[in-house]
Amino acid sequence: MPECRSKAFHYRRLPTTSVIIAFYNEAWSTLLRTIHSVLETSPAVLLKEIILVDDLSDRVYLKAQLETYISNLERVRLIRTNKREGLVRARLIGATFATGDVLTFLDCHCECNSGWLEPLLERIGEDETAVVCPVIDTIDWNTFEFYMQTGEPMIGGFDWRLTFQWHSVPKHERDRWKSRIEPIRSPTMAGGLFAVSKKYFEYLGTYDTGMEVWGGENLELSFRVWQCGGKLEIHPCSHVGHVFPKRAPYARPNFLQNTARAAEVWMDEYKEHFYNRNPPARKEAYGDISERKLLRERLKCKSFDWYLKNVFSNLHVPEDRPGWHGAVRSMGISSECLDYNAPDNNPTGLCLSAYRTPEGRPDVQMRTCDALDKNQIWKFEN
Ligand code: LR7
Ligand code: MN
Repeated sequence: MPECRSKAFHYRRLPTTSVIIAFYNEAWSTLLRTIHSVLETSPAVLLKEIILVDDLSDRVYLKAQLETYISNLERVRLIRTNKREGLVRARLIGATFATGDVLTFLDCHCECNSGWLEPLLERIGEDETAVVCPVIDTIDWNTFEFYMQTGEPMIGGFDWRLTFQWHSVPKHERDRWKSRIEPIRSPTMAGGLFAVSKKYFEYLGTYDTGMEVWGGENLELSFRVWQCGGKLEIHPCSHVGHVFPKRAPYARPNFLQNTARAAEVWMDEYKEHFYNRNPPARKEAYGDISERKLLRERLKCKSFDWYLKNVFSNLHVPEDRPGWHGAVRSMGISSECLDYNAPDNNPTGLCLSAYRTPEGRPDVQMRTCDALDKNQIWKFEN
């Protein structure tokens, strides 16, 4: 936006930052593209260092070849974990080496655009309790074409299965702005790309280190920021591209377990909506959460009810009346239940009218009842 381009910054007054990039078995080209784009777009006075954290990758080119390559780059450090830590602990290990005032986390397949860093740092310099995300542009996984998100940015939300979702800015937020280049309040963050004051991140309890590999930490941090007195924002002048891969170079079995931890600590009675939609989550051994609950008390954080009313008031809260949701069992063959054929890659929604075959029939069948099968949960709405 022209307003962003014409904005001037007092470089010497902005906080400095350390950019932390954790990676596991990332491709050479995308990893290097991330590093070089940070180096080329970040003003030297602001960037203390880039900290790469290798989360025990086993690809050969990430060993000596990577070390040799980065030894020719200024201000790039490589840390290696001794065991596979998962993205949460890998990022935190990186953070312990940071010398900047602000921690800026990036995924390892990003491309920063010129001017991406200043707005994030300026905002945090102005308000230490702001956790600020760039607008995330899409880099095509097949062609590596960069699709700049030029319209009004989308903000983060979630559905009641606790899957992250994008949605448009609600009217009450737009009404609050004085200009198009103000930071936009967002109920949640996607998770990979954000800047936070190092001091404030520590005060807030960094991350839940009981979360393994992938998933859940983004909503956990989002709820915590808002409920404990901070704010989560997207700055429309900061743009960073991200490759959305068709499949990750690793398995991701921990989403439910991590998400159950987030729900148990932050969602109070509202966690039932999550469990009703994810019955297997009730069976997850999510481990010890007592420290996170103590943290919530110690910081005197607000309730999830407060969060819903004040931060995400446009989210529909389902009623989940007992007896009005669950399995739909056949009266003839009582071992059979109504089951819908979930379209690939569409984890959301259980609306009979939405799932149709190309011929227009609802795409549902009778199958053997399975209490843990999420495709057999129905809700009656009128
Ligand atoms: O065990 C692991 N160790 C790691 O170091 C697993 C992953 N990682 C690294 C990985 O190499 C990458 O740099 O952690 C980073 C994130 O992993 P991705 O890129 O496989 O995750 P993603 O982009 O598919 O997932 C999104 O949600 C995740 C939930 O745990 C994280 O919060 C990711 O950072 C997040 N990515 C983004 O927000 C980018 C925008 C995507 C959207 C929407
Ligand atoms: Mn990613």
